[in-house]
Amino acid sequence: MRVLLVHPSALMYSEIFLRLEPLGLERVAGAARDAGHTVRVVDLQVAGEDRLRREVMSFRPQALGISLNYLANIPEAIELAARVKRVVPGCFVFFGGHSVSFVAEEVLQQADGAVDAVVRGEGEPVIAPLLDAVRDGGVDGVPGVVTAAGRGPAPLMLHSIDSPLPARDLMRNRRRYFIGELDPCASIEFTRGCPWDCSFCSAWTFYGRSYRKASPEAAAAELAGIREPNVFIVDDVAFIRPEHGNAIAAEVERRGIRKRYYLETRSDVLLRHPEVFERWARLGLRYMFLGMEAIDAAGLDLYRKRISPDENIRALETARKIGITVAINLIVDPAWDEEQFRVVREFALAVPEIVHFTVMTPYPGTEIWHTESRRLTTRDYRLFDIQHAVVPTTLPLGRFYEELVRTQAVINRKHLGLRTAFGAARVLGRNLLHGQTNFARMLWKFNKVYNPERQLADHRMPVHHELPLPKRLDVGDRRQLYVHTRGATQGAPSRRVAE
Ligand code: B12
Ligand code: SF4
Repeated sequence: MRVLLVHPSALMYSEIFLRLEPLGLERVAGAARDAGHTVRVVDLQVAGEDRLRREVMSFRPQALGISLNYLANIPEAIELAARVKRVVPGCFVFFGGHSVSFVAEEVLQQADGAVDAVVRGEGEPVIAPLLDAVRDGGVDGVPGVVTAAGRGPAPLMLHSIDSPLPARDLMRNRRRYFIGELDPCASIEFTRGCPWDCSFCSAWTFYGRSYRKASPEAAAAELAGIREPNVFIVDDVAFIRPEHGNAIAAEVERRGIRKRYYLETRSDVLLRHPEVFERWARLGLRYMFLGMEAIDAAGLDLYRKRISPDENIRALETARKIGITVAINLIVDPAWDEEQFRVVREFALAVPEIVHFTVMTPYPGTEIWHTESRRLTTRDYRLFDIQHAVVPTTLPLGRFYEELVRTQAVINRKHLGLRTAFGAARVLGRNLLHGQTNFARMLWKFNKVYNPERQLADHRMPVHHELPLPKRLDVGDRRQLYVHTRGATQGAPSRRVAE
């Protein structure tokens, strides 16, 4: 079967710092190809819509799958689906991915016939049975599939994440993937899932708090096959299990692989086993993203981070000692007033680390989606990108964005201060020499993208598709939030870490 897989465009406010390959979609493409289908992929993060139009006209797909990890992309995906259906009426159109798994029925309804099915959960185990069912009939019975007829059986989980390999070779414009100065940059997955349960996050609810590890041999073999000199490790929390991090490191050393890495982890994981991160720093680990989220104990408790402010500070010191550059994330509460913005600005200026701000957003699939008592002020999917306020702000909304942008700008200036500017110039020179311009563009784009009037104006865009209202749920039994629950695996059951 001819299958076209599409990733929607990048979200405006994240694009300046990074743009990375859609690894999940590439793995789905890999599984479909392994099952004998002819697969093409268009990533609208790095390709224009004309490329998609040309692909649809020449390839005439029999099935079109759109990846929806991000809520904010849902309206765009519905429009794309409708357009493709008009051009190729017989094409079976389906959505899949993280975010759409939590609002599958509603999105199907909103698409008004343009989408035939939404796949909940992991795509690899289901893509082959789904495509078989498209050909033979009986789509309703495929695990994880939601159609107009309702929900099919529970989604399946991969037993081992060692395969299928992502179909990286199907991606055009790979040189456009980057994160900061790691330009160009590929992505890899060493583990899947997260055993923690932060209240604002849906990573743990999607995977039902399961946690799977790639075998060190498979991880290193995949790494060796990556052409890019830089690699982003997509794991929610890297190196939770020190023996796993060490085993992959040993394989990487044995094979003599040299790359530069960027990963995400938690402060307590770093503090418990700094030696693993030290070993990876010797292998090329340059950047680490730490979701600190709040600078005080009350905020950390509210988000159920299970970390103290002291641990966060000690983690920063540890990373500095190891020589890894840290990017911190802090969550901006829409309830903040000028004083609270001033306090975090002071903190952000006092530490040498890169500080990012995201706005507290109740997402479907998170606990706060069901428990957050504040009313949603908008249900426009596009504003659920953690750069807009979707619950009431204490400051007038315009003032809130002024404070937010002012805080981001002060910090941006800090990073573009003299010392950094010289460092950046060196990196720029090196990258430009190799024809890599993503990092250069990022440095000049900040003021154009981050602009309070523009953010405020986003709230006035006409809305065609609205997010469903949250249902108040007693999350005492948190399995009600899960997409994947224990049991429904492809092969043997997945390994779980203690809760
Ligand atoms: C790596 C990552 C990124 C990367 C890469 C993103 C990319 N281009 O794909 C970067 C760093 C760029 C990124 C950025 C952002 N991210 Co992000 N990201 C993740 C993370 C940690 C892992 C995703 C991943 O690669 N997993 C591994 C692959 C193999 O799995 P996967 O992508 O989920 O794909 C599987 C399934 O979803 C499904 N699937 C996926 N696509 C399709 C398509 C079809 C047709 C089918 C059938 C199935 C299917 O099958 C795949 C294989 O099992 C997730 C958290 C998580 N654990 O999911 C957050 C997450 C997806 N990100 C999130 C957010 C908020 C963001 C940002 C908005 C943050 C910001 N401050 O700007 C930006 C927006 C980026 C954009 N679109 O422009 C949220 C999503 C919130 C939401 N509900 O919309 C998540 C859930 C994190 C969280 N804890 O809340 N992100
Ligand atoms: S925020 Fe990080 S540690 Fe917390 S549940 Fe999500 S992925 Fe896990």
